[in-house]
Amino acid sequence: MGKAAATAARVEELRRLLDDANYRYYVLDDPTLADAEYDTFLRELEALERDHPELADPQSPTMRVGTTPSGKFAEVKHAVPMLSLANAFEDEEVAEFVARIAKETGDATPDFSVEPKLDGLAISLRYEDGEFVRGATRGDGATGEDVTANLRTVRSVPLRLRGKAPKVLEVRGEVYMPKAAFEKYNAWAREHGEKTLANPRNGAAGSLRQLDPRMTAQRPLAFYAYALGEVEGVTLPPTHSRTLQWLRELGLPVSAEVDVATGAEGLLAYYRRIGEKRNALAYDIDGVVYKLDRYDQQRAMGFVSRAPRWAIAHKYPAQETPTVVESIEVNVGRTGAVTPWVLMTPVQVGGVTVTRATLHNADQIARLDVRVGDTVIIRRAGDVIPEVVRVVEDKRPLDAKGKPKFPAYQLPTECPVCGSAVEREENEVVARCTGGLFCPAQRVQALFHFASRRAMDIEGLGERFITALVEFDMVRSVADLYKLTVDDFVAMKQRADELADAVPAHADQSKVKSGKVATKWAENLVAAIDASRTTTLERVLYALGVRDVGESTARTLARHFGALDPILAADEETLRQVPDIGPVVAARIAHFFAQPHNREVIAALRANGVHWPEGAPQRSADGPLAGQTVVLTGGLSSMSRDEAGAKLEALGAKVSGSVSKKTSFVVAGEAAGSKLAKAQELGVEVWDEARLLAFLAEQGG
Ligand code: 5U1
Repeated sequence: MGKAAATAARVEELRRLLDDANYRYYVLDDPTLADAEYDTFLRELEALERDHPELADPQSPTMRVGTTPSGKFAEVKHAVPMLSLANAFEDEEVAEFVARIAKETGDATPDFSVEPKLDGLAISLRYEDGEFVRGATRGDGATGEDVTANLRTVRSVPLRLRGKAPKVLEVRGEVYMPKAAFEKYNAWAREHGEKTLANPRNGAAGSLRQLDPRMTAQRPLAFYAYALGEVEGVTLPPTHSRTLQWLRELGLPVSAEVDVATGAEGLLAYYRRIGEKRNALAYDIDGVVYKLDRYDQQRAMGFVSRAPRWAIAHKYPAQETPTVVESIEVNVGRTGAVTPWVLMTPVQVGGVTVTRATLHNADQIARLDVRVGDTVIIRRAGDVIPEVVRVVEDKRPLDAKGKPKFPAYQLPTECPVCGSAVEREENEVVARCTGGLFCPAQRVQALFHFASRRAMDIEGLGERFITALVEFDMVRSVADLYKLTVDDFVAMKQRADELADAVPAHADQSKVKSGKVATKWAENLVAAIDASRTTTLERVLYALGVRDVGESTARTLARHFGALDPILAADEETLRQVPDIGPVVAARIAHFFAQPHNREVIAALRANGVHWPEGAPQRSADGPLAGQTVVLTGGLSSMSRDEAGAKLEALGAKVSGSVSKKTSFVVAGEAAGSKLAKAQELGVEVWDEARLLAFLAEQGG
């Protein structure tokens, strides 16, 4: 074999190997390749395809993640509408459903395909001659959105079907985020200061609607098939359950829990069986689905509006249990939010023992009127924190006079952690500790924000280290970071490891190299902290974490005042005069800088060498862009977005973070996402980087 033929053969072999690995993993649930092996083969294939563009194949396993953000999603009209399901909550409704079908089909014991109902997002995949050509969301059932690029990143969606595929095959199913992927993503997000996902369903929905498929690829989703749409060029099996088996053979994943059952008792037994293993499943479900198995019988039953009369979803009740409130406590969150919660007699809810449930806020306490000694109903939905749903009032303990034994609960007026006042602003549901950086409960968050990329940009100082530094009382304020030494970090890590492993540090060989503790990481951290000493005024203002002072307000303040001392000296009235700073934010800024402990932190930062250039106010009121509002989105190659914003502001523009009809123009760089889409939707002018550079050059900058 010549060299070219050998390369082509290897490329084919690798593609087959990787496709097979996906099939075995997602469809047969019988993995043959370890993750690391899969990655090695994938990298080999990527290298070969890069060196041999003539061997390119759009359905190659290397072609899952495109690089072009879509701007916005096109509409897709479903050739066969995507249906919804009627719901049943009670056993009787299931019995009626079965009886109705038995009566109307004349079959006393019809078979049903029984399946878990995944809590994800319904989608439709279209295959033409076996190739995945389009994926769409359900939308309103008639028209959805084209999310092909994002669905290609879902490894359980085959890009090419196996075996003999029909001319057209539309497969309907659920895209979902496995529970483990959800937990892993949230752990990563917490570590990197990104927003966490509320639950796996939101994770799947948000991920699928990312305008940049590279973002979708970072949030691993999976897919299970459960129905067909348009089909051409094949004779289907006579039943739904056999169709699901055929879909598996074509390489499409189908839940391992699908089964066939008969009679109301059979369906209910399945419902109970799946209910018992609900918590152990790898994905969230909210019920099970019963579908009449024979297609001829389905046709006979027909539809009412958009729902088939041959299928029904049997929902599980929210997981609720009664227990008794032992005490009511408050937690001070990292943003100072004071959240009340109840400590309860331990109780099993949905297979998990819970002892605490949240009361969310003071309004919720007032609404529920929860008191110590009350019997309450606790609900647990998915992975979210259990909550108190209601009080069983006739079980409230009474005194000898028949009055409630315990008074109505009031939130504390002082922070239980630092003693500062707890305040609740008008129109706000959340009460907050006013201690700010002084309050240890808020320190971790304050430090994390301070170190984040857009603030002081201290690389490597993640939440884990910060939590340990605060826990061991090595850092009380952000200024203390600048006093830490390599030895401090090493000591901190040893303590943290000891606590984590319950193994004495001297027995832990992995952290010691040739008798010496490995310290490179600590040296890097100290260097990163040192590098952050030289910064800009707007970064410092943002890093201090004044409530409602985001990057844009920090920039406005920095440009308006030019230096920190005039900001410290400004009263609320002066701050209100700053363009774009409203009365609420002006009050917050004045309040923050009036607090002696915040002033002490600023003085300590300066004393520890944190510095930034200061000068005269920089904002131009009469530049060529005066009165224009500009939004920057995506990455620029010639400068950072901050720099571009500063240049535009120097020419009089107001730089805003969100696109509206009032936006004069949007500068869109690489991988611009939803802001670009919004601009296009509103018909707002869009500049690319070349146009921006040409304009700046014209203005002499
Ligand atoms: N398992 C399953 N979920 N689910 C959802 N089957 C199923 N079927 C559905 C829906 C909306 O609709 C059928 C009527 C096609």
